[in-house]
Amino acid sequence: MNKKFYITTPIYYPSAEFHIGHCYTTIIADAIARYKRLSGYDVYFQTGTDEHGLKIENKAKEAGVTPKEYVDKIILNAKDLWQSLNISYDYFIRTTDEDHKKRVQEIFKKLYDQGDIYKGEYKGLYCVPCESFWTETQVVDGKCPDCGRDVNLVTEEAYFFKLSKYQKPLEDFYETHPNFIEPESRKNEMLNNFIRPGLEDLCVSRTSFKWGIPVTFDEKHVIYVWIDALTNYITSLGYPEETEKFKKYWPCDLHLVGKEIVRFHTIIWPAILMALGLELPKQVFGHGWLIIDGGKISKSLGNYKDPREYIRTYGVDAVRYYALREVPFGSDGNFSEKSLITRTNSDLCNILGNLVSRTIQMGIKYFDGVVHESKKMEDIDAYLTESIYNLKTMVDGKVESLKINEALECIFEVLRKCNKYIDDTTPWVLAKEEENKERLETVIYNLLEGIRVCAIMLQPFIPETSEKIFKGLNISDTTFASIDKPVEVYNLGNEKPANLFERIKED
Ligand code: ME8
Repeated sequence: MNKKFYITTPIYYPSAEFHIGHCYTTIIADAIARYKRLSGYDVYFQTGTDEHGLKIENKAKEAGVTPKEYVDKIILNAKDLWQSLNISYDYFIRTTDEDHKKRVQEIFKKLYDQGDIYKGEYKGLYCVPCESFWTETQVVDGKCPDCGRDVNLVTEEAYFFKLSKYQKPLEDFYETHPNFIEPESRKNEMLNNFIRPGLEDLCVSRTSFKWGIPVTFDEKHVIYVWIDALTNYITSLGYPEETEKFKKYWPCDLHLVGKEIVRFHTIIWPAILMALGLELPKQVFGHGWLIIDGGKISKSLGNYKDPREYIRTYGVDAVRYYALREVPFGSDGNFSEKSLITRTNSDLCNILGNLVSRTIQMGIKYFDGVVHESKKMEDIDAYLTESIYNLKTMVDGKVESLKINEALECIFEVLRKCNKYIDDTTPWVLAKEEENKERLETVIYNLLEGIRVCAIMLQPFIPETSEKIFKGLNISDTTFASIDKPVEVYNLGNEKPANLFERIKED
């Protein structure tokens, strides 16, 4: 049986339309999911939306609609956005799904019955736009440390989860599972800033708003965000029922999240799972933020465009490539339309697009599109083909360690070498003498092989472009396994291929 791979994005708040930051996590998750599928894994890739809470209740009120009507519209757009970005999710969970709500209620009741949830009183400083409670030490000059707005002191009867009980088990788990949190710096932050100073019990219900899942045994309470939201990763598999799907895919292999919610995924979530007696996820990766003008792109700040505009203007693969390539995965990085254009021109247009169109055109011009396998190799050929056939091993290693931008860098390094090989072998000079015909065919063939292997490796990242290249090369076997089976004869046809990317004007 195939090995399984379960990967998730956070479930995003549909409090406003999604922006390029949401695309960032989702594109990366998609590329990894596609990579694993091509590597033979049985992949389950989940994304979705986190739809309850005061903020959405308020937004809907402002818009004069019910919360459900409010979120339905945003989710329609979100699904359209994911389709335009070629996001290949297997399941889209909404926390307003009836089966999710029922399962969350069962989980809450189970934790209550076994004593992990108890009733108490909550006092805290609450930031409405961020839906976050803060302690005295966390607020900055009386303002929310995330968005800088006012916080209010709130007291209410509430249910609590005994998070404090899991301090030691969490520390032990971190100790025995050194790769649980990546990058390493985030793990140290969790240990030093949160776990070691002591964990407080966590408030998990509210009476001050209605838009949430009711506590079955105390209906004036609704379940507060984290137990509703985090459990999406198991309710979608059928839990608390021990379904086949649950048995097959749990534990999750990789939760991809932005750095601001690492704490919830590496402290609260594992503690809930420990309380439920379930296995913990294998890894949580907390990536950095895309920044605009020095600040986070944010729904509350409204400093962004609909990402579909970029897709319409520059094409889906320009956006996907930019998200995957521009910023070292894990770090913060600046997002700008200008750098998207520069990246598209320099890599997709100049390196990839030019190589593909030049090579196919030469194959057509010099050999009527029929190019045979090389017979005689020179040193310069061996140097190129070695890097072509070693590429997969290199990229495997990079994807395994989630160095996604470096994985692409490896592929583009081979593409660059192919371009240099054209400059060094000068096919247009070889074409002048009939006696050089065999040498010329070798050169074109090696280039076609380079393009074929790179296009196969690019499939998870820029799938539409790879498809176009496969059409241009007229090949149908594009699996990872086919990399080691060089094509015997290329039959390119005689139609000049369309440019993969048009050069975008830079100001
Ligand atoms: O936090 N740069 O939802 P959310 C990079 N519902 N990634 C960004 C980003 C940016 N500027 N802005 C957003 C929630 N993201 C909760 C999650 S999970 C059980 C519940 C991405 O809509 C990044 O993945 O605020 C971040 O963690 C997530 O969107 C936050 O989405």
